[in-house]
Amino acid sequence: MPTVHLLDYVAGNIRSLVNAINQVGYDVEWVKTPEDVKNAGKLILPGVGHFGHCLSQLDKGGFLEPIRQHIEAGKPFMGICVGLQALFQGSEEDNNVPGLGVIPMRIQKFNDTSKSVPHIGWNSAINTGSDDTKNESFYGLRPTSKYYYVHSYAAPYNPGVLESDGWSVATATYGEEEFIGAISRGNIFGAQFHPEKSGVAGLRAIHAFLNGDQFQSLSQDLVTGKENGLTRRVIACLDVRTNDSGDLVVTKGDQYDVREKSGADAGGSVRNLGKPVDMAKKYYEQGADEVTFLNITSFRNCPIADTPMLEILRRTSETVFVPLTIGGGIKDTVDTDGTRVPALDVATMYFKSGADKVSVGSDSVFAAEDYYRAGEKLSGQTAIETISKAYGKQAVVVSVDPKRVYVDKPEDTPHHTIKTQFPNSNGQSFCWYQCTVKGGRETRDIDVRQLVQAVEAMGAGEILLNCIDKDGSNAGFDLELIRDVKASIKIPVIASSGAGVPAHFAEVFNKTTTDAALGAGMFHRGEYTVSQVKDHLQTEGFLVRQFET
Ligand code: 1PR
Repeated sequence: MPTVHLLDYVAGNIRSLVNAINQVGYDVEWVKTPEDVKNAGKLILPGVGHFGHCLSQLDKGGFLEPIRQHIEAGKPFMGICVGLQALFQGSEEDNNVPGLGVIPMRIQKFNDTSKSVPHIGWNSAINTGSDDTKNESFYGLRPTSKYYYVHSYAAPYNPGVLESDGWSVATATYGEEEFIGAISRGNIFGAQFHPEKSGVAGLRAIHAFLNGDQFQSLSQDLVTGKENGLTRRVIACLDVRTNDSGDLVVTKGDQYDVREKSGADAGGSVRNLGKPVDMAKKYYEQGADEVTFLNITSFRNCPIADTPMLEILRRTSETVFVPLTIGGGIKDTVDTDGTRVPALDVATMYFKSGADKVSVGSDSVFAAEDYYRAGEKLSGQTAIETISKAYGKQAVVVSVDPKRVYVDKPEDTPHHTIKTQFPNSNGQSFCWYQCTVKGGRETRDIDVRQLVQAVEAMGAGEILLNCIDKDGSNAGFDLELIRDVKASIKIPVIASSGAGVPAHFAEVFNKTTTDAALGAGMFHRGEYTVSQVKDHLQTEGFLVRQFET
């Protein structure tokens, strides 16, 4: 196989990129020393997390000058995410650290007054040179395709400026801001999105770069109907646990109870809805924008390094080119041989196996309690803080498992209450959302608002908002809960629990400002496919990404 040199200098899920490169027929050679850069033909600079940290690491390792020389020599160079940002003069994220300065502009933070930041999800990369008559594209980008972005900082787009300097530019729009999604000139290609996580559209871009196919003319059907903007994200979630025969299966509970309730097995065995790797692939091919695995029994009686979830991730990431999240057991842990394993090391194992994000559940509740006990002071030691610092906040999801507690009036509890449209059977019409741990088995004296605000302060990048009352009910999402959480934080929220029909997805996007919506049971039971949900959303006027072949 022909090779490409890949610079592995920061923490991140490099495995996905290697899988994507292999998938398009290339082998990876690692750049370990500045000398290796000099020997590289084609060079890819990936990057996640903090601009200043990435650039300082490159500088410290002596890589910056060889990279500059590689580019100046006209050899193929591709920068991904922070790797693209490195081409600029600098970034608002860290004003003290200079970039490579190939592009005389600065990276800026998205405005978060009217939208969630980070910008997470599938957005466009539309060539600014393309119109309905001139359909030229670069590196396989298509105006009708969508690409996976995850970032808080971007290069704002100023029409014509870079084009007049010989650059081809493709943009995306987030809220009122148009920014550079991809850029190319001569031997340089930069993508703000993650091509390795952008399904077939992303693989096409990697392939075109590696093959040196810079410009293409697109047929009319690949241009017509283009629409710039963030699509509505639909996520498939797989709750995974060992069944009574010791096999890892996808299961699904009702209000978190995963044991069969009727038929011959009533009250007995764990519901077995299928095999995790096969089901993840099926949902990817139906157009799922992300796949989430929740290991709901964590790693019981098994050395951490042998946890079967690692193998599931490794195998899934070979064929599923959308973001993968793994949750369950992300915390400081004691291994079966008594060794203490910090949460960061547990997360690292998952990232190395193909995860793009980890989801912290119970541990985030304990960390939030400590945070308030300390007078809203950060310890720097929590799983969220350590993982976020090392891998970037986009890699840390907090999974919340709240349930309703009804009261007569707000004064009856110190917690934040809402007036609900759904009073309980005692006629109580105020409630608060109590956080739970250990899969809902234990309630804690902290409300959902306190929790999400604390974890946002710790550096979480996204909230996976479950709701125990709605879980498995097929009755629709808890819109009141979602509105309450959205009103208290800036980071994106994934609505979860209760989806039973495609219309529930349209409802949650219509009636709340949620950033994404997740379904489980309705997909696992085969009642609906992810593509049916997308089709329904499209009919209702929402922008969605359809699976590309
Ligand atoms: O506490 O960090 O070890 O993480 C454990 C993780 O496992 C948490 O994310 C927690 O939500 C999850 N979990 C624990 N026990 C269960 C259970 O079901 N017994 N599953 C469980 C949570 C909830 C959703 C579900 C939606 C949508 N699953 O992810 O997929 O409610 O379902 P629906 O569309 O069918 O209604 P830690």
